[in-house]
Amino acid sequence: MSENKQQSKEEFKSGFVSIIGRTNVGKSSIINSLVGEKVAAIANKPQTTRTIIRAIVNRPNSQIIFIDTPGIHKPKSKLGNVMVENAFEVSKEVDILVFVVDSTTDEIGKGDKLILDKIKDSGKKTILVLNKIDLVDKAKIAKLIEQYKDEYDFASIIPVSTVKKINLDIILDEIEKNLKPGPAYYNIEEYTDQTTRQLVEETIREKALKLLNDEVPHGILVEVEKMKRRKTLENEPIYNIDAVIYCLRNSHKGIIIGKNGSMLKRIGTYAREDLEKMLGIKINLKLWVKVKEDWINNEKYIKNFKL
Ligand SMILES: Nc1nc2c(ncn2[C@@H]2O[C@H](COP(=O)(O)OP(=O)(O)OP(=O)(O)O)[C@@H](O)[C@H]2O)c(=O)[nH]1
Ligand SMILES: [Mg+2]
Repeated sequence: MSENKQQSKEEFKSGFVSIIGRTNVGKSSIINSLVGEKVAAIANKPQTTRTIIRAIVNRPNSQIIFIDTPGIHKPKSKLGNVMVENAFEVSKEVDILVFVVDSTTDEIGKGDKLILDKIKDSGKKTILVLNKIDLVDKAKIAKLIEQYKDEYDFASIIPVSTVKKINLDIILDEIEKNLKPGPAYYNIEEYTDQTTRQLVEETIREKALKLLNDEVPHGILVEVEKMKRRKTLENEPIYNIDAVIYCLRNSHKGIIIGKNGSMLKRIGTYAREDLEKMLGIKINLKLWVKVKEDWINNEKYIKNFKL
């Protein structure tokens, strides 16, 4: 091997990669699996991801900064509009797109067509990921791949199962192949740019999303009001956290609290257990439920979600 070739092989690469796709296809699940840490909330409900979350993968010869985006859907509120706008907007800035689709669908649907149009307009290097292959047979996947191949010249097409951990490494390999030489933008011990406060709020929201049904979850907003580290009488460190779960109306409040407070207790317990693992410290979590009437259509709150 020539010396030149060896040198270029070791050149460090880096870049920003946004994960885009319809809601509920498994974008956040993929990011969490690739990063190996829980950075984004996952739930079997549409519109789980609301904000742009960065997650970092450090490899020996590269650093990949993933950007998780809210799922593309037909917005039904001002918040929904902003979420979809943000997903498209951040995707304009990145080096590579990862377009995630649900492999259980028979053909390219309306939402995916819309995303394809945006990809075509951008002309960006795009990796197509067909997720949830654990739920479909191979012949069906092959058919879907053919349809997508006719639509765009994808850098690669990768069928994966995030829950069964099939082909996930290939996504990283393919991204790395397509990255340009560049520096590490983040310290290698960092894996997300989220603050502890955001992590706490998202974890509580995720548990509420998972445990509640119908339209209640869409109107949930979690705000941490107080976070204080202290020592117990036994000199053990403990985090005191007070948080408020906001909802759209009074009837939702009752559902979130549950009979004798049982639902709120479950949300709190699951959130505390996850957070103690993630943050490595004992947590004393107190939750309240309050109403912020129709906040998802109120500009005062929506402006916080704008990029
Ligand atoms: N069977 C199966 N389920 C999966 C797979 N990947 C993700 N899921 C499930 O799909 C649901 C949605 O996952 P998310 O990661 O929240 O999806 P998302 O695309 O980030 O959704 P939004 O944030 O709403 O856009 C969850 O219930 C996941 O457990 C997979 O490979 N197979
Ligand atoms: Mg998500």
